[in-house]
Amino acid sequence: MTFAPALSLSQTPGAALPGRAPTGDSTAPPKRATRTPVPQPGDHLLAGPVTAPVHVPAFAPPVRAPTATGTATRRPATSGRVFYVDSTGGDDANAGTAATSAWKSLAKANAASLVAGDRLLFRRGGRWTGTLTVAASGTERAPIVIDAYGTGDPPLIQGGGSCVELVGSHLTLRRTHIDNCSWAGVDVMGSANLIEDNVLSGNAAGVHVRRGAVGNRIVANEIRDNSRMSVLTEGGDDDSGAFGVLLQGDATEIAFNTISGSDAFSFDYGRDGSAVEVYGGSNNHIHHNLATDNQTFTELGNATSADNTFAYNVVRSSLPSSIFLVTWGAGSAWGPVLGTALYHNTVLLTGSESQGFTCNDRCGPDILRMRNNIISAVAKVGYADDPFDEDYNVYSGGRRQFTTGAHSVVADPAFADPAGADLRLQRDSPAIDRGQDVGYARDFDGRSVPADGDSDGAAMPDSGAFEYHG
Ligand SMILES: [Ca+2]
Ligand SMILES: [Ca+2]
Ligand SMILES: [Ca+2]
Repeated sequence: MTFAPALSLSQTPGAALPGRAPTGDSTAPPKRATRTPVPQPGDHLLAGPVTAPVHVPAFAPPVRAPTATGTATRRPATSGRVFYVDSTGGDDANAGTAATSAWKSLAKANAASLVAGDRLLFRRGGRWTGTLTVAASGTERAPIVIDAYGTGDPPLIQGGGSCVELVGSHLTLRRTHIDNCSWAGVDVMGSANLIEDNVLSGNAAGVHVRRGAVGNRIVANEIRDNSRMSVLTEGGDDDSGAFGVLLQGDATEIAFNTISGSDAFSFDYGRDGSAVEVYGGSNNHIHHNLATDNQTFTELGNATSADNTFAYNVVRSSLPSSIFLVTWGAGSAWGPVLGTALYHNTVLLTGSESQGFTCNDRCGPDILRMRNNIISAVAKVGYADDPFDEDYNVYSGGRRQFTTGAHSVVADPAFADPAGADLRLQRDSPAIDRGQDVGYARDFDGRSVPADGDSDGAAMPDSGAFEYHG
């Protein structure tokens, strides 16, 4: 497999992305986006214009999802050298090849000549300020692994522009804490990298997957309170930031993470922030994540975004104006974003102005497909300005500004304990056995799908992210 060449390191942390865009209402049509989207971080690093790919909205069934506990961890090759970095006991004059002769600084780690199979280990309890840049690449069978050693808190890397830059490919980054970086916690430029079991907090973007990055996996991380704005100005339409994950690359898997607190003040939009922002990415698979108290779960923009699937995510928020999903048709400067699919998500938004989904400026079946979701929101469960592909969903709460499919229902989903954040189903839930088979074998809890929850002898998938097993 050949990947695009890595981008250079001369980048522009904090360049503007569009902030949260206006959302539709059938009684007050959405403000039309008149602005041409501004250049994005990294755009200037690419040769030639970015053109929209030829697109066929096939909505092919997704690959069967791995179980919640089964395949998230890929063990690195055990061959290769090991280098140690210790912020208190290390010394850059050391060889670095044993815990007793560790290096000290990020600068020394950045200068290491890493090759496939090598491991670069940071001592637990240590703290570093600045940027770790890994320019080397591993291989599929022998990734280069950045990991922790020792005991105590995860190694903390903080205070850089982007604090960890994965420039190369086939890199694994795990068990670190990356905090308070003015742009990205982890800035992904290469491909086929694995970001696993890290804590990413206090950044403008917990992870930024850049254009040209392909096949990266972001798995089982705690992505919290990435509530820093990179652009925050009075007036205009340019505020930007507070991203759990900013997704501009393709074929990324974002799974089994907890993503919370992507929410910040914005002069332009009141509040801004999203758990997963898609701006120019395609064929990404966002599944089995727990998202709590993010301003928006996802907003999709840019006509090069296509065929992104969101499945088995559990999305809760008590913020006043949270939205589950915002996407755009061809009538918007941010669209058309083709081929977004929502399967088996459970959404409970309790803020007084909360909204489920909005599909604006020429929604349609090529724009949005929804199957087997549960969406509960107070002000509005959903809005679409034109018919789209929707069925087998359960809605409750505020206004429905779209026509529901024949097998969708408006009813109390009968969550087990919504006040206690348990969104599993009770026995009398209308979501049980309501769904269609869209190709998933495991629910949010890792339990098998489908199960015959209503005991009528026929097992169908339940709508939402939890399969009722009786
Ligand atoms: Ca502004
Ligand atoms: Ca079932
Ligand atoms: Ca049944």
